[in-house]
Amino acid sequence: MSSREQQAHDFVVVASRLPVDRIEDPDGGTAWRTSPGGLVTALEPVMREAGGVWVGWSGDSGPPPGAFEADGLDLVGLGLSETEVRHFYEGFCNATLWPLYHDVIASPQFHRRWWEAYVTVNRRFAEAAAEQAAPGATVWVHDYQLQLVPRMLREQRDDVRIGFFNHIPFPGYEIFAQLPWRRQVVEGLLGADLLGFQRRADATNFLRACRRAVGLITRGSAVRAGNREIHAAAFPISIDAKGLGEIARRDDVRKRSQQICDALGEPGPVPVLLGVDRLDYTKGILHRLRAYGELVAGGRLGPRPVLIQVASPSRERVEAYQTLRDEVEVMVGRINGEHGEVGYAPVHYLHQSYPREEMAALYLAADVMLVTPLRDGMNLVAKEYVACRNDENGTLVLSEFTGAADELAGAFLVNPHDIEGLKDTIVRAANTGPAEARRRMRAMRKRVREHDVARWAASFLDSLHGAPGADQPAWEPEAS
Ligand code: GDG
Repeated sequence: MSSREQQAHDFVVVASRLPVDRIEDPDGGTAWRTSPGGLVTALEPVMREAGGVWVGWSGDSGPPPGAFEADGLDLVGLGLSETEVRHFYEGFCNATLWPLYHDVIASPQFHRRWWEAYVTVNRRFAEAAAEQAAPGATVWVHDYQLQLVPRMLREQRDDVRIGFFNHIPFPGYEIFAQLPWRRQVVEGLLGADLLGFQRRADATNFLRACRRAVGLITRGSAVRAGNREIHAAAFPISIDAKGLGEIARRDDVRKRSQQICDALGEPGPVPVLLGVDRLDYTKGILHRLRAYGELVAGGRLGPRPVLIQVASPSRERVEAYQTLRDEVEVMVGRINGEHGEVGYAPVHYLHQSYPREEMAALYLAADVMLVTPLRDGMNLVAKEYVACRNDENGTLVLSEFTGAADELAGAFLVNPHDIEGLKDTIVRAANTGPAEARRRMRAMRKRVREHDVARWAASFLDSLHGAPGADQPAWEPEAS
């Protein structure tokens, strides 16, 4: 497997992480297990169908795995040194770009050494992509960790078509302008032919950054850079709605869902509320808990409401995440301490990761789904909840600061900073009559079924392959 011919692929996905995690198998060898997360959930079906190769980091500072196959997917695993994990991944990606791109909910930190690691690691990814790509191949680069890859790749391989999709928001220029390396980032992205964003506002923000940070001219969704024309448009990501709906229909999953309800007590607390998030400060978990705690104290949800909060472990070595975990756990302890009793806890807090089936069972058990991020590119959890509700029951409380809010018209939209508004909306969602709940759920299910992840990928790739003048962005960005 040394020559380019042997490794030539017509379709190359480049993402910061491989879609698998390294685990020790019982004989002391290495095995790989599919890992949870937004991007993996979204791209796995597309990859399988296209038979491409996925270039990504193995997720630890162990030796780079190189090319291998797992679960029928061709993978190329790159390595990061321990210092690169700290400076590139935990530093520049998670403590500089992530807070900056999420409206500075936490303070972004700017360190030159982190930036240098970002450049070095991006170059490594670009070189690996250049090695894997067949002549004229399509390369699809993903997310904020790899914004320099499009330009670095184009410098090596001008024959390939390059798409880039940004999974998180692209901030307004006043915020983006804080980044000391704003010009290099915009120029890095402009190595692509097509830049995809979750919302129209993100594409608009990016186009403004092209004008302000680099002085380029934009027209509609197009930017002119030298003799090239690059397009930036919205392609809202989605889920494998059919596949998830089928899991939720299975007898074992429905039985498990009933078990969960039974375990919450007979005759059953009403209502069951559910939150499912990575334990991340963008997800608004503290605001949600504050609102819920006050509702429990005020008795507005009936005598024994229950909130199940799944908070899957995330970025545990980054300081802001350790602080958040402490704050969440103090607040959960306070609510349970003040309002629980023997045999009853108002909050069931689960700091664990679960198999997809268990998630589907939880979605089925929930009367009200709470998705209340302070800022979120899309939020797949909202769509997953809808896809699982084959019974057309259940209501969704959804933050207006998510990409999903642009699509899920049947949700109860909310500003999570407004605690009184959040409380009122949760009460309204919990008390919605069955006919209205069904009407709302039907509308959302139709949207998610028709706009699934396959359609998202096809629409992005069709635009990427279209003749320059024939690109059909999902929405034209508005003039600004
Ligand atoms: C980024 C953007 C955008 C979570 N815990 C478990 C588990 N999950 C799955 C969920 C869902 C995914 O992880 C989380 O996706 P989100 O969209 O909610 O959020 P991010 O991880 O922040 O993803 C986001 C996304 O990229 C895609 O573009 O929507 O805005 O921030 O699928 O179900 N899955 C399993 N066990 C868990 O414990 N199996």
